[in-house]
Amino acid sequence: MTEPQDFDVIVIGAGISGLYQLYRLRELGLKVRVLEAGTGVGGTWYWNRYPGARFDSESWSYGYSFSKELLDEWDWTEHFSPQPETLRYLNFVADKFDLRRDIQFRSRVKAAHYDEKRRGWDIALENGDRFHSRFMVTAIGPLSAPTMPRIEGIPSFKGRSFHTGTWPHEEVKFEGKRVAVIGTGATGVQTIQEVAKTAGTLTIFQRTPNWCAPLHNAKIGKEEMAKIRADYPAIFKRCQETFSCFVHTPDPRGVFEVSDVEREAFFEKLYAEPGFGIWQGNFKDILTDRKANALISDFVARKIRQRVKDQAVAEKLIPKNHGFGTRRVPLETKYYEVYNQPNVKLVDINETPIERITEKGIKTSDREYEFDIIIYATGFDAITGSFDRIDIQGEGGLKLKTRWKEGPQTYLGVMVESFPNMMMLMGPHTALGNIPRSIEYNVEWVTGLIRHARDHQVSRIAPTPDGVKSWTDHVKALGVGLLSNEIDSWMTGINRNVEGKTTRIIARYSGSAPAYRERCDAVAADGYKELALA
Ligand code: NA7
Repeated sequence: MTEPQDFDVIVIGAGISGLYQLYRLRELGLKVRVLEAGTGVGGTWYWNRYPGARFDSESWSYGYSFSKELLDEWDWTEHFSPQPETLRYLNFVADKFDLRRDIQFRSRVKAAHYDEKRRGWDIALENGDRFHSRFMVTAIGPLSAPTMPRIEGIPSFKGRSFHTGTWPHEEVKFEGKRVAVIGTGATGVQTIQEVAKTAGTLTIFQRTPNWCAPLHNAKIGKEEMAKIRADYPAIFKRCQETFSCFVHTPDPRGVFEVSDVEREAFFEKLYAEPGFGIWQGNFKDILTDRKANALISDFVARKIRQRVKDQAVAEKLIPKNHGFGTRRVPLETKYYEVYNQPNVKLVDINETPIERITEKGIKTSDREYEFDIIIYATGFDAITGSFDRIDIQGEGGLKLKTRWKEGPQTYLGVMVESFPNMMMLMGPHTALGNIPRSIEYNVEWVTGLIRHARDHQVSRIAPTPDGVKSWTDHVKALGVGLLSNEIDSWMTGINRNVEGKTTRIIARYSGSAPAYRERCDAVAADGYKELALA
């Protein structure tokens, strides 16, 4: 057994959160180590190298905003940056701020136990290396624990197969290949529309169709980039003011406050515009009022029927068990037109369920399909899954998994009762939205708290039971009336490929980002009196 190494703070994960947290903690003069499972920085953008992976948020609203120099030096080349460019960006950030020297790669954390006597965390890697730290910051991402379907025979397949979230680093070629994709979430949609460009044949196994809307991506030239750069202060100010930190925010009008003609024209306008506007910038009641939601769902269904030639296929692509926007809206580029290609086939596995994966391909209830490549776009054990994969134990050996058995309970989405000195970035019950904007705030708040501990010789920070109850109740209350909370999806904690993830939970904060920040700012301004500091 090697001796544990000592740090003031251990940060788990070198994605967008972990990198920025390291930058801020270093400014406090603390001894920090970032432990990262991958061989490089980037988190989500390091792992998700699948064909077609890209932002659905505008690139210029997604990058870090904290450094003017960084904003001056980095040019985005597309409105919705493709994964390779985003990964280059995050590497550029790591180099620019010399972050790598405090990041240990190939270091997957296996266990983290709180030591009451020492008031700190004992952290162990899978390879046996050990660390002690006063504070532990989890920067492990809400969508970073990939899940494979529970289908028999997966290892028996003799061709190549990949999960989108652990895509290989070398290029995978599809020319002339018989390719299968299982899964039609945001990832599946991006993959399908890209692979369809070159695959010999492409067969899509769909369980639930999602409501997709056009991305309308475009290149950014030098002149436009200069204009964006000049606009950065206004762009980031807007992101601070909107509900979910996107450049889009709900229209103040209700669906029924306008005439049919006006409504249709507004839907058309949103459908023709780039990004999440049709989801995040639509009438204020489409995500809460069933009748309002039915109107936008009907509009998008008509679009699908217009775009897909075979009406039987179009019907299969139109969701029937949930309304538009009640699950994460995949943004697409000619996705529906893929189904007009002669080499593409849609298999509705509700009609002909997958029975098993075979040596040659996929066996459904009516036939066996042969493939060279199977792509699993089957998603993640979201929000709590990345926590569940680490043996995290708090006071008295209490497991985090046990604490959260009935769903997460948190204080401001940052701390957990009985888990002192552990701070979560993008944990359950925080405002997600346009994630980097939320990350920057989360990191700054956590940094403020750790600075306070340093300045006041505080060695133990814990939320009070009342604090946790009141925040958890607040988050639950905010979720009442949201149509999305009545639907199975990763956003409600459902993943049938994971034991015990079949009951809906309130995992996300669904209030406005400004209200979240106001609440957290007030706690800081009051000297963190709501927390138990010792
Ligand atoms: P999602 O949105 O969770 O999608 C996973 C997809 O895989 C979805 O279509 C699932 O169907 C399908 N799936 C999962 N298990 C199976 C099995 N066993 N058989 C058939 N189909 C299955 O994950 P994504 O990676 O697309 O996106 C996650 C988020 O990452 C995304 O929203 C962005 O915010 C970034 P189901 O709907 O469960 O019937």
